[in-house]
Amino acid sequence: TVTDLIDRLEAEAAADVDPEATPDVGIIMGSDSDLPVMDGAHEALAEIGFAEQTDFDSPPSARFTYESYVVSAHRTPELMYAYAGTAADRGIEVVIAGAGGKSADLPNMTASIAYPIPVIGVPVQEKSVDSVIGMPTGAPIVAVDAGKSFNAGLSAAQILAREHEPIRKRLIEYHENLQGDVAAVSADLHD
Ligand code: RP5
Repeated sequence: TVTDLIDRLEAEAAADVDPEATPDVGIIMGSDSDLPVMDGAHEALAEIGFAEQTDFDSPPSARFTYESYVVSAHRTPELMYAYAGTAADRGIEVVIAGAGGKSADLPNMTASIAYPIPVIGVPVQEKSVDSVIGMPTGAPIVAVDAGKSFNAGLSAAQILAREHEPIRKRLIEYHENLQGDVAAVSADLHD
């Protein structure tokens, strides 16, 4: 139940856990119908070497991990407050939040509650772009274009790379491969 989930988040926040053993990036989305779009964030983080961590009890399978939850601003407002409010104490360093529709409030509300943890908002459908990027002065959110959750994953890794050298190295490798791919396509065009 939602109450069980809230209790779990609060217990994890109160526990004296090693921050290296908890997820570094939290991915949340308003509905499981957002999953196909938010998969891009999983893919980007996996590309940089993050593994998914499903709970705090089992040891993480990589040094850097992310977690994923469905949290709805409108259907489960208490869960949204609990997730965003406990993020820092649970060791989350960056949140990626996706939602769609004209009332895509999850990214914005999460950014306000989790502040100063950076929140990267992903509008799931084009029509929600204005609502996700239109935050009032003093209540910041970092946003990518509609559906670009892969870039949100890379941006989260970039934020973490400021303090974590292995992530910085993987990001540089990723960029070199990307350049190689572009160069290969260009070379093919001239064959
Ligand atoms: C938003 O409403 C969700 O983020 C989703 O993009 C949209 C539709 O949700 P469902 O009706 O498919 O669950 O809150």
